[in-house]
Amino acid sequence: MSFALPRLYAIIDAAQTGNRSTAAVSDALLAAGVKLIQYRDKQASSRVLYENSFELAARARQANAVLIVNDRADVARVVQADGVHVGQDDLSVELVRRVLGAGKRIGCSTHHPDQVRDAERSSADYIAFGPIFETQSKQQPDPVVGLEGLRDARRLTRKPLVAIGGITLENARAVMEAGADSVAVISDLLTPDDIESRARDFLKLLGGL
Ligand code: 3NM
Repeated sequence: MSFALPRLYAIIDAAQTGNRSTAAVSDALLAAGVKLIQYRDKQASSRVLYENSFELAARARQANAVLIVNDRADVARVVQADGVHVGQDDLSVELVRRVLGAGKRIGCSTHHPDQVRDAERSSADYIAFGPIFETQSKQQPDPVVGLEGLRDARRLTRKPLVAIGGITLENARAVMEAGADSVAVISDLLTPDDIESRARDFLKLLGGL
């Protein structure tokens, strides 16, 4: 299934929403026109993860946007989210595919050319690659791959390629020019007081490329 990936891939990481609820952050992103959101929560109980995912999926549906749940195929399936994003230590793309079925979107994190090749051969709908730059948002991140690493990864796959890790409004253009189809962003979207305005700035920049 081919998936026209929006250029901005917003990640709501529950560790970085400050005193805002995930629903409030989602509302700000959707109001700005963001069409692709991942919900990532490495700390929540299954119950809280389910409740937040349920709310975010409903909001995304209403806004004609896509909600991807990080890691949890069971939760994604039960809230009828649009897909799941898996890392290298999560369930494999093919196992998640068995849980979700053919119509859903599955993305896979990669950090090395060999992993990109594997993901290319899988049924993943898109491939994330990073960290492009240094990031504070992930514990024990893989080594930085840089723009050169991204250019190399681009040559290994025709699937939509999402760049991740340390991406900001300032460097997003260079990342797209290095071959990304989309940029995934946590801290540079969630840290500003006005998330909606920052998301609008990203969409404007990326829409002009
Ligand atoms: N995965 P920020 S880097 C969740 O390299 C995640 O696969 C990465 O957050 C990878 O935009 C990362 O704040 C964190 O740098 C991205």
